[in-house]
Amino acid sequence: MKEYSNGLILKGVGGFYYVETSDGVFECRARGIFRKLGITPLAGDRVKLRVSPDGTGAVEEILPRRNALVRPPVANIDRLVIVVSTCEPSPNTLIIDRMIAEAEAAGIEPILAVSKVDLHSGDGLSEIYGKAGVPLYFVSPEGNGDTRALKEVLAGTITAFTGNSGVGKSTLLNAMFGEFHQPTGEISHKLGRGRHTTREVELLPLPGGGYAVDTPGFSSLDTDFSGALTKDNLAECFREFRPYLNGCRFTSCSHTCEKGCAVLQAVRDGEISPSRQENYTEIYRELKEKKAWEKKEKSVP
Ligand SMILES: Nc1nc2c(ncn2[C@@H]2O[C@H](COP(=O)(O)OP(=O)(O)OP(=O)(O)O)[C@@H](O)[C@H]2O)c(=O)[nH]1
Ligand SMILES: [Mg+2]
Ligand SMILES: [Zn+2]
Repeated sequence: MKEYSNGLILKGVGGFYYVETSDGVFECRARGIFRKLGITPLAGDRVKLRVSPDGTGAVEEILPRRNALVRPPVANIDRLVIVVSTCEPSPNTLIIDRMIAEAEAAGIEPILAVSKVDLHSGDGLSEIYGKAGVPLYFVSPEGNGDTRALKEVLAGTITAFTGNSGVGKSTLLNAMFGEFHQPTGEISHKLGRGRHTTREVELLPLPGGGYAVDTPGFSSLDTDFSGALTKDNLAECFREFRPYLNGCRFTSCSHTCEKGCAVLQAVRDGEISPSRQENYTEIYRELKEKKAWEKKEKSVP
């Protein structure tokens, strides 16, 4: 029996976990206690494990998580690359802004990677996100300059790739790290989106150190992924709002409609993009409703 105090779960499939250690990867089961406590080990979890002489292992303990996302189900990530295609499927800025905010709230660095620039210009996206202070890369399957720059930024960190199905997450991973050969789907023109080709969440070791996590694309409603975001921290999660937050007339300003709101003034002055502020208002309403709904749930005896 050998023990490891700091293994890393690369993936979980059908009740088995593949855990990387200094002696290689071991297939492990999780102790029954996790199920009883309602805890599911996640890809990205740091764990204590024991390995029997026959090479089979058991996950004994999950070390404290820095963060954990529900969708994609992954823990301890440093960066979230949100892949957005200029078309097929066309970008939905509300979903993008929700994901950026969720990442910020969970302490994860958001990055935007714009794909399919050969089919359509990404000018609208540069206009909005250039001002938002979120790093933006215009990538290509052939591996243009931005693709290479993004690859360098990711070295040594754990990065999850997310975005709508068919935007080109697997294609981008292949462009950056050809050795992965992630399966990609031919786009279905009828639906305007790709087939579901990526099924599992898996940490892929990068040649320069660190890991990339390819994830299956979500459907448009599946974006509530960390739970760390609330209506009270939402404005902080829109980074370009930060310089204005102390300038509002009312300290309780929600930056959605108030008189004397410095954020709304910055939108009028062209400093903040209208689309970001509109989406902020929508997400604020959603979070407010969600909170009211949760309270109602709790009050039921
Ligand atoms: N023209 C063009 N097509 C692209 C580009 N990037 C990806 N595609 C195509 O878009 C389709 C979907 O790409 P995938 O990489 O499978 O998309 P995905 O995001 O991994 O999709 P899921 O695994 O379903 O979530 C494939 O046919 C790709 O060849 C691009 O920059 N330009
Ligand atoms: Mg894929
Ligand atoms: Zn305000």
